[in-house]
Amino acid sequence: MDHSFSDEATQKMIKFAAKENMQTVWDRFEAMQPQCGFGQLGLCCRHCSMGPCRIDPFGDGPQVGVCGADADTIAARHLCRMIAAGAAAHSDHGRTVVHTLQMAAEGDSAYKIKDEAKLRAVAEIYGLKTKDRSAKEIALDLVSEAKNEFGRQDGFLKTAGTAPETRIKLWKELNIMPRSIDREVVETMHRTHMGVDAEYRHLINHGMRTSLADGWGGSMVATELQDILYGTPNPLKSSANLGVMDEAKINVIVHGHEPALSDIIAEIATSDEMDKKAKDAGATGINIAGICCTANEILMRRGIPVAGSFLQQELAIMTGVVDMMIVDVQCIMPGLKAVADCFHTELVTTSDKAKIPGVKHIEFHETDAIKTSKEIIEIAIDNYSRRNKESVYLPSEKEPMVAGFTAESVFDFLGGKYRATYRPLNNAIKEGRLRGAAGVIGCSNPNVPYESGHIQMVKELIKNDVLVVVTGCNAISCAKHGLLQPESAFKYAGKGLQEICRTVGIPPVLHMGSCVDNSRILRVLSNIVAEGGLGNDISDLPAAGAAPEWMSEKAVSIGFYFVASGVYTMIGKPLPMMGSKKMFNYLTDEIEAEVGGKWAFEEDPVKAAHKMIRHIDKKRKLLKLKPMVYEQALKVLDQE
Ligand code: SF4
Ligand code: MSK
Repeated sequence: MDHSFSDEATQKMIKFAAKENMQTVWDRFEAMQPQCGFGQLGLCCRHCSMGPCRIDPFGDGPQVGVCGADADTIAARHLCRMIAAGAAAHSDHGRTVVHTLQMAAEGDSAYKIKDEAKLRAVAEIYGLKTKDRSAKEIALDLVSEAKNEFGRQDGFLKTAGTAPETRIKLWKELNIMPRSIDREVVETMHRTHMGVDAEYRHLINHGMRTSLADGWGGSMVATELQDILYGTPNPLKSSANLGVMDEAKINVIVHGHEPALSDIIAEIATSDEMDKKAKDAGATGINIAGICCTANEILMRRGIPVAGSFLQQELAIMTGVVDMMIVDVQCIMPGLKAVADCFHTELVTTSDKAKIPGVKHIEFHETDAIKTSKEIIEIAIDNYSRRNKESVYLPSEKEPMVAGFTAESVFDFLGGKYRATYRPLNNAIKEGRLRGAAGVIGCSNPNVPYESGHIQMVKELIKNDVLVVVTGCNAISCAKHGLLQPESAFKYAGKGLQEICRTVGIPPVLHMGSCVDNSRILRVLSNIVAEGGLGNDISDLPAAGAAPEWMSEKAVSIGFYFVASGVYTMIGKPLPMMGSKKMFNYLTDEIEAEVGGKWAFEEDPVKAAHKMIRHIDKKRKLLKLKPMVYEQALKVLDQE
């Protein structure tokens, strides 16, 4: 496996793991080769016990399963179930946030409403009266409305009603306007049961509706209500990579997705009481750092440093300085247990939804947030004395970064202090200083060299004057490679983008948060449309999305909701449906005539960036925008 694209600290740790004979995700990936070709092509089905069935991709063997389902049906059903799982994960996270907001409003928990202005703004989306009402009253009404988003039996998702008018009209015509979050997920499971929906386009049609219930529903509810509870992020400084851990301190790593526990942990760990206990134990203090999207959540709002992304979770423990790793939900490898067993690290599961065999489980409930957090931190402090100083191997690499951009803050920022509109952004695109915008998001996957996709693609985009917004593990990779610093514009960006970055002091790559915060990107796109001058719909915009190293089912849901929102969406390895020619043609071509967006697959990240830029240029041409100000920005494509 080629590790030369990954950050220095990761390269060091992978060598260290090999020397010490410790297994990593890359070793397990190699041991798994060759992986099942039927699975990769989307040609296997085990939806009933007449199967498992598999379709012969070469045409010599069976072309239908025992029930008669063909390759198109099997591949479409499988993708729809991936969407449902991804949408369920994001949305169940959103549901938890609704309950936490309820507790905060009722005043019987450690949680408080931190952003009342956002509370009032979100309440207005639901048509709630806000004038002359207390935050508590509004919040309780909002909780009730938000709960309805999950189980409404009539009508449509209210958050989806914030999309541009043209989109809503189209979704209704196509019968993909999401009704309620749980309903769409349940209906996907129904339709994909043996002997129900067998028409691939009809299946994907509902798959899109389910994904929209995620992006414009569950994820959006999670983001908006988290802003109310934990505060809407604002640009701030922090740092990223394994070197953010401190050998002299008690290192507590929070990993997963939901900030309910980690936000309180961050608060308690910095208290005088815990600081004293840490010092009594011989450390100089407590150091909190994050992995995956829990990291992004507390980074965005508190500036807590990020220890690493998805593929670094085992490596973090292998440094020997992690006294505790607290995990909640999603993207937590069960393989962590075997690594933690080689060290003193206390691995703790905390969600009532997620346990790992043999791992200590301290169940976290919002009602006892402070008590549980103290208990957990005290275990970490006690565990510090068990650290074996001889086995410590901690790379020093860490990169400074600016994070904390949102649909509200970033373009206020771009607009300058007195012009809180999207006009300067739209104007920069219209005048040819910015070519367009791209969202580059998502996981990493051992099936491609770590960070080769993210970093090469993002650099190629900014070199060509495309402003990039990032979330999830891609944002962490960009941070580690120095792309989230304003100075990186002068090193990597085209002249037009450099001008924008210099004028407003932003990096060319903007960190917009966690995976559920992809809903912030939907808001940005809607706001650009609303500002005017760049068409009437998201599909008119010179914009594209990408997840070059995608891994999870959540990424499939995200990709589908961007496509269904009108966005050209690029991924590296194709979706697992290449065994169906009809599905391939539909998703990468014909679907565009329906929803305005489509999928594209390209494993070479630089070529993928060029395809995204071509799409952006096509949209610029249709909008009859001015030519780009700086000629050199076009040369890369002209030479191909
Ligand atoms: Fe086979 Fe059809 Fe059952 Fe799938 S649903 S396992 S294709 S018989
Ligand atoms: S954490 S879903 S590996 S981005 Fe959101 Fe990273 Fe992907 Fe998990």
